[in-house]
Amino acid sequence: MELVVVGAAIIADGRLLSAQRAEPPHMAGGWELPGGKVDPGESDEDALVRECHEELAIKVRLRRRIGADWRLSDKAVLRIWTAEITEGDPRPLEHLALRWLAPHELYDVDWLPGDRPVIDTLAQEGLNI
Ligand code: 9L3
Ligand code: MG
Repeated sequence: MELVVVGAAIIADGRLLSAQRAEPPHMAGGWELPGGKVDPGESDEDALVRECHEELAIKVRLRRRIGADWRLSDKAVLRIWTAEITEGDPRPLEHLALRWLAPHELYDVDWLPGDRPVIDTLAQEGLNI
């Protein structure tokens, strides 16, 4: 069975929210688009809204899908939506740090390998919600 992981490209004021992973050890310190695993019986979209609330203490509205399935491993794919914040200011409840990146700063953080092609697409498209 394929594991589905969902991630949010949260954009505000033309900047993208990046989040630094705290775990597992081999990913700690790497930067990602926040999100996580879809639970059994849960829709991808519901999972992503839930993960943003759990990890960042914000409410988000999903806007559009970026690409199709981005492969993370032989067992897992990553699905990405752009998102706007409808409530709250992001706080790193499960991450080491958060950083808002302007278009010229998109490569200032060390993205996890699985997220890099997504960032390339966002960089090419521009940070449009
Ligand atoms: N992952 C990779 N890039 C991302 C996200 C949200 C997750 N943007 C990977 C890291 C973990 C797995 O997917 O190996 C599940 O993520 P989580 O539930 O630990 O956040
Ligand atoms: Mg997560």
